[in-house]
Amino acid sequence: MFELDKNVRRLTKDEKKQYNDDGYITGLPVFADEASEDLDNLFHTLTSRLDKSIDLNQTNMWHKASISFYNLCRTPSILDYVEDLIGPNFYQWGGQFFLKEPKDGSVVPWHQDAQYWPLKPAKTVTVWLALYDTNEENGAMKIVKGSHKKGIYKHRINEAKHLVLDQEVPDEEIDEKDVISLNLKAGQISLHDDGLLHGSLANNSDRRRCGITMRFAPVNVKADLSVWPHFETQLARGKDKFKFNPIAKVPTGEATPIKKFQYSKEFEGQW
Ligand SMILES: O=C(O)CCC(=O)C(=O)O
Repeated sequence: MFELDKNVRRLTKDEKKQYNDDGYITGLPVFADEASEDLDNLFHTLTSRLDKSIDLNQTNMWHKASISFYNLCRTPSILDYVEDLIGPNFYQWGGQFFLKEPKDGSVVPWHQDAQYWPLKPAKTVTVWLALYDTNEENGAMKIVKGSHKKGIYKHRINEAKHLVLDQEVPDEEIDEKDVISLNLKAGQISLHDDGLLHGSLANNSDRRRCGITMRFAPVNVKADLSVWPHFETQLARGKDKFKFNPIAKVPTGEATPIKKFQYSKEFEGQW
């Protein structure tokens, strides 16, 4: 495991309240400065396996494919923070990269995850782990504080090529005074609620910007398999007394996803 920041801890009462009131927490320490090279190596090792014709941002479920990605997502301090928000019994169902190379022009439009995820109840916590320092210059993720309490916003389809997602809430709907940039040092994480409006602008700097997202949900969250047939879970902590969802195997080797949704069995042959 990569060297941990010596300031890793549990969430405070105020931070838990902030998550409930505002829908996010940011700047949480996980990995030490000394781990930056390891994070960079992980990025290069995993992503270099992807065929050049495939857009990394359009792949997902790396935790079902790659043992090193899976192990990163099982870092006890990350799970501690998540447990402090959603309790002791939870699973992981998603794991992906959000990459913006310098000046690649890609933008993540404003959106709410819960609006298109067929998961009930909507209780997923997203961990966004910074692999590199990220701020407004290189397109850090932004959120609209408190928007998770305002219900589902109307999203429209926009299939413009530079957009990482084809659904967006128009800029006019966003109250600028509530927008916060989640600036992170490499090795830090933010956490956000699945009802929170978030997105990110282009990376106009000369520095790579990349985060890994890990999606964790309490075991009582059930997926509608008629919408997402490939949905599978891996227990991250505690027990699953409900067994509502299909289970993915823990990877025993290294495979590479080539799209957003794949069954874990599709990776097995490569391990
Ligand atoms: O990294 C970004 O800019 C967006 C990430 C995102 O949309 C998400 O975590 O759901």
